[in-house]
Amino acid sequence: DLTREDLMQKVSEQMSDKRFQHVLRVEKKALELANNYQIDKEKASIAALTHDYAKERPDEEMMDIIQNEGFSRELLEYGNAIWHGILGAYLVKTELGIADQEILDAIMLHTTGAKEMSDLAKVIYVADYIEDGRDFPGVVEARESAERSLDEAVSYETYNTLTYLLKSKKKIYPKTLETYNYWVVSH
Ligand code: DGI
Ligand code: FE
Ligand code: FE
Ligand code: FE
Repeated sequence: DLTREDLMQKVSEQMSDKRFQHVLRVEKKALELANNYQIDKEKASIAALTHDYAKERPDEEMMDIIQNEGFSRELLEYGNAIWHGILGAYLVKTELGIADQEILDAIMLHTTGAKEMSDLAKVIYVADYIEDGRDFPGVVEARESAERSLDEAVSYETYNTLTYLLKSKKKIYPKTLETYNYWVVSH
């Protein structure tokens, strides 16, 4: 198995120092949440360190993977904002040898969320949003909600993200709507 040091080395090679610092802050926040909500800390660390592994891959390479490795062609209508989690899980598995499906799912869902998310996936989704370097309208409320409940934090983040996407007329990926319909609309 890769040690945390090995993993940090491999991840840092894939991205700018600025983004790597974000990754380390996501890990710090994910460990805090894992501690508060009794989630496996080693899994939280690995998932946090690898969640943005594919964020800086060239679009051409990502489009090749979509076309040649069995991903839905529908993905080609989106960009790296959507690709890097879904293809990131695939690349983390094939290039880093991480096989734990719960970790891979957390990476895969970290941008869009999903109806069904493990507690680990919720932790990564939320930690990415509220890590100490984030500064946007609503981040304080998002951090407060994460103190109260993981599900409330997922709901708050999902509402805010969809509102932002609509306001800026971005294309909504169906999974993002699935997350909204389940976690924001009362059920
Ligand atoms: O990779 P990070 O910047 O740390 O954060 P992220 O992976 O959570 O989000 C990346 C971007 O993806 C963020 O600006 C919001 C955006 N996003 C989330 N859902 C959708 C989306 N963009 C589009 N176009 N459609 C979506 O459904
Ligand atoms: Fe990301
Ligand atoms: Fe996120
Ligand atoms: Fe991130």
